[in-house]
Amino acid sequence: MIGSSTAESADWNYGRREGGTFIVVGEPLRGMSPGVAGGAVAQADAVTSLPGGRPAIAAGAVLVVVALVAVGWWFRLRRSPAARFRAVLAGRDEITVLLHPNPDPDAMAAAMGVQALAGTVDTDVTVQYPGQIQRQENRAFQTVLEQDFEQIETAGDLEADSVVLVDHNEPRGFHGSDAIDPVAVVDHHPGSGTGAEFTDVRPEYGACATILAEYFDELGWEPHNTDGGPSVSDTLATGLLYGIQSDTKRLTNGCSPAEFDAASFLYRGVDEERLDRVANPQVNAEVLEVKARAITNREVRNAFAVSDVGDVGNVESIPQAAEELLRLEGVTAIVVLGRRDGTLHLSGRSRDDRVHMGKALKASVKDIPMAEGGGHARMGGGQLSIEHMEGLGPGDGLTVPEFRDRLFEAMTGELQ
Ligand SMILES: [Mn+2]
Repeated sequence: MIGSSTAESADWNYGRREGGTFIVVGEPLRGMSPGVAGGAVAQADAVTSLPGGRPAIAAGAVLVVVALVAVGWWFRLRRSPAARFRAVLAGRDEITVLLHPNPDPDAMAAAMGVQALAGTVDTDVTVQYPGQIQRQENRAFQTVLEQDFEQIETAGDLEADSVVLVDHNEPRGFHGSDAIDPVAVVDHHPGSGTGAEFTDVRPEYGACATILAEYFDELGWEPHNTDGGPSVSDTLATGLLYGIQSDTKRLTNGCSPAEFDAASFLYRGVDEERLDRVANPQVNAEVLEVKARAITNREVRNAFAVSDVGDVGNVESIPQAAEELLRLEGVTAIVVLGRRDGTLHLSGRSRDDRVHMGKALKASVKDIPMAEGGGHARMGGGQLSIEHMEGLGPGDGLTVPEFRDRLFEAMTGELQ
């Protein structure tokens, strides 16, 4: 067992999600006892009246059948989410595990978990994703843990008709995604997406990999099991732990007790050498250069910073520079801008409750034709055409230095 708190939260979850089913099926069961018993008595009476019958044996047999049915129902109701999920997988010859666009280590780890589970019930698995696997950590995850995930362009590229979603609950980000009706959903994001046969969404959890780790625990699998029992492989344990770490800033942010329990459960199978290679991959020189330019070129006003890193080859380096700069002492909100092919890319980070970064970026690109900006309170992004900004507006057009002023105004709330 992982630990009592996990068991509690899993039960609580199970009860909450399946509350309706519990009541619908449970009530008739409870109500059934007298009713069925009555029926049995009536049948026993009927048997008694049969000439030459053996009423006591017949009545006993009926009661045994009733008891077996009740016990059967009880077991079905008590079945863990893990066992129900495995039964859904067992009912298919092949499935596609679908990741969200630009999948992260948590999504990839959860897919590995589903793959391992499906392997024990002879179900073929293809893991597929829209978008790209770009960040160094995400590429390192795939390489070091020897995973082969397949990229898709449209719903027509899906390998199997039965789709299992992990780490998101509604398919998105590719042509035809709207029409997909997943058979199962395992996720930790808020949302109303469900699977036709199985749904396990726990928004209070810090990672989807935690849920998979719990499944293995519930099914009696052990990490690094040397006594021949069902085993969570070292590769899988390492992947699941890194999935949890990367979604929770290494267990410092957005955790529930379940993440600590799962980390403890997985510990024995974790391969530290490979975990280190995934967590600390070699960094591309350009990313370091862009970070260096972001530090050198920063302009700080009060606690806010804006930094223009100029032309970049890979736009992924811009958010990484923003994350780096937010670590600077005294700076609580930061926007980094960089250029590629005539487009200005923005990436903002905030650890200041006064600055809702998504709203600030949205305000900063207001009235600029075809520009986009938005995001969450602590993280946002945007892009705009420099030609449109300079030539078309707002007003008579803006230069890049004037746009920097706008970013400061948006962060202080002067521009809304
Ligand atoms: Mn996740």
